[in-house]
Amino acid sequence: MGWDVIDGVVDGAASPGSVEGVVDTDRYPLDAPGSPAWARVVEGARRELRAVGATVLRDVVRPELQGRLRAEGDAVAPSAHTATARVNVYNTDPDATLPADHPARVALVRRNAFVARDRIPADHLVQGLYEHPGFRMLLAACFEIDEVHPLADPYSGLTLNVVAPGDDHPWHFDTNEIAVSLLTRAAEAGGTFEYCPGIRAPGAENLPAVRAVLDGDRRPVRSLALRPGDLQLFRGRFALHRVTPVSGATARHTAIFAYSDRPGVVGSPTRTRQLFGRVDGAHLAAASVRSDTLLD
Ligand SMILES: O=C(O)CCC(=O)C(=O)O
Ligand SMILES: [Fe+2]
Repeated sequence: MGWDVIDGVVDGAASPGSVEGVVDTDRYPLDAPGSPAWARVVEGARRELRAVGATVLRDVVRPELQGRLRAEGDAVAPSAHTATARVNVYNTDPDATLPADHPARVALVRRNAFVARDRIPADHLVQGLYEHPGFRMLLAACFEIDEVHPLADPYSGLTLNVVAPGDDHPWHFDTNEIAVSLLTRAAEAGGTFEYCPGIRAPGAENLPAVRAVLDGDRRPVRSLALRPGDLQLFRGRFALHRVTPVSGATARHTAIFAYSDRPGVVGSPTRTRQLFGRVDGAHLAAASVRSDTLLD
């Protein structure tokens, strides 16, 4: 994912939706910030995010709703924009002037496909969660930031990532610093989320280590075992990550919740077209602003 900021644009009108009955509020009391149960969840998540840049909140969506979650994903998956793209881990344009051993010189093929937010019906579980104030407050507390803002982007704020059998989502860094995802359909086999915690940092690309992973170094690689309904919290701008090839008869689906620490974030037209095959007026108006100087 990648996006820029339009100065002065604020969040769209909040339509929080209802998550009562969707989230197990005994375990994850979205309605009671600061309560002992809420504080326990936050403390655990912070500890893991600080240590390894990722954490999983198990069964955030009630297990009895796994079937609905899967069916809603299945219903929109045919709307995914499928376009095979040659990419590098930074999603930057090819640059033949870089040294041959630079990780950006390694071409990867991206075959996963995204369903844009505007193709996900408003009554789907994931739409209700995405903007819910209590859900966002819990996420902000876990990530130790003041607020997580839904994107103003009509496509990339909430997407379904579809990885079909035989395909993968190759190694990359996210443009956004935080990523939140919810597995809605597990692969029958494969489709494992792998990541290299903190392999780069602001001001430190750590190019040799990134290149080594692309060349097969497994030492920095960790994996997360996810089940449908689990919510994954992740610092994807600093951790190289991928989804390994999916095998079996069915696709792997994840809902990707994109947030920013600033309101008004919209993707650039170029990146939007790459991901969704189309753009709208919000993207065309976008101006490029970044909070750091890392490669895209
Ligand atoms: O589907 C996933 O689990 C990861 C997706 C991802 O890394 C991304 O969309 O940037
Ligand atoms: Fe990612």
